Amino acid sequence: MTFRWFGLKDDSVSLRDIRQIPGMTGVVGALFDIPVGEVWPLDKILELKRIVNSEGLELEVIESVNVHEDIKLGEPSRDKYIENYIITIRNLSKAGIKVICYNFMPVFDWLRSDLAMKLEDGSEVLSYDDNVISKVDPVKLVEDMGTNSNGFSLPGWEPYRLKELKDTLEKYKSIDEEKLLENLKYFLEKIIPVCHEEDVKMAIHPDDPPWNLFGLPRIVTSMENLEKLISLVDSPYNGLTLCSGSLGANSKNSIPELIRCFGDRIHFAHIRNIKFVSERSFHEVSHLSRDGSLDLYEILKAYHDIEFKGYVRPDHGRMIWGEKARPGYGLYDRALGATYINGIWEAIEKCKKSEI
Ligand code: DNO
Repeated sequence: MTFRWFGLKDDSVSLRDIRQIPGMTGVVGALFDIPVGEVWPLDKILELKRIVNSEGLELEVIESVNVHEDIKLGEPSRDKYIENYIITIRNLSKAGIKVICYNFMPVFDWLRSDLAMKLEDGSEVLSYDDNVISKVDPVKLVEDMGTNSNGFSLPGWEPYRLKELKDTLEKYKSIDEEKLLENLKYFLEKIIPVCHEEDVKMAIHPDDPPWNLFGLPRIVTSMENLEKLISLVDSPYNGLTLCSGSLGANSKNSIPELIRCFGDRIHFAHIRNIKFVSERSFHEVSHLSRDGSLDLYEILKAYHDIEFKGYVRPDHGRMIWGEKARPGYGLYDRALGATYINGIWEAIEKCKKSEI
């Protein structure tokens, strides 16, 4: 059980807080100040690991080593960036990292229309309303996502994405799903043999939400697409981050079914709940099954049935109890989520044992 942590400088949650959550054994971290495309220096990785270990927690998962836009676009400069990515993989391996979470979403990472929608009980959650998104100017949206976040930077909305945004959007006009998948294949064919040598597993994060936005292609959205991508390079090192809230935003995706289908190709489980408002609109909720549209018991039962051995983290939480933190990434509601997950897991385990 792990917890996402944004480092000493940029997180309201301390490692000590995390350590005190029952059952928590590690954090999921990153070097947030290294620009996308550059090599992560070994000494900086080791320093992060030292800080995490000194509080009695493990650092075995990185989220994310972002992929340079030129790799996704298939530009000639991609080889240089892939070379850097490979050196980063080797350095991470030297520091004992086992899983790298990354994504292949063009330009935008996860997207919401509101970072602080108020629920009836006064808690605040992230929400996505397609009516708002379909009318918004993407450049304005990026500016807002980067600034309306309680003073914290938002993962996936780093300032570099703002630079040359219009140009990048223009370049994607010639990239469709097929081309993007080809570019992912090119990338994976170069890095997966290195991952094999270094024993580091790649775990692609699904597109959030799992449909095309602003005319940009998205390819990590459904069972069919996940099947395509794991067969691009058929190796256990080419695996998945199964994010229940991202894939679950499309009601056609059954998360328990996906878990059973992809089994040991899932290296990292992001667990959270969402509530559908309409076909393409939803908001986040607590982890509790009856608060949302996803059944967390069924999801965890599927993980238990496949004898899941990967890493888990409670994903986005609500802002509750007056906490001021990075939207989605406060301490309290994610800690409640972890405890709920642990409770369900214990119950499943004990029920299974008593049946034998
Ligand atoms: C948002 C996160 C994403 C995720 C990346 C993985 O909360 O789930 O930003 O970390 O897409 O590369």
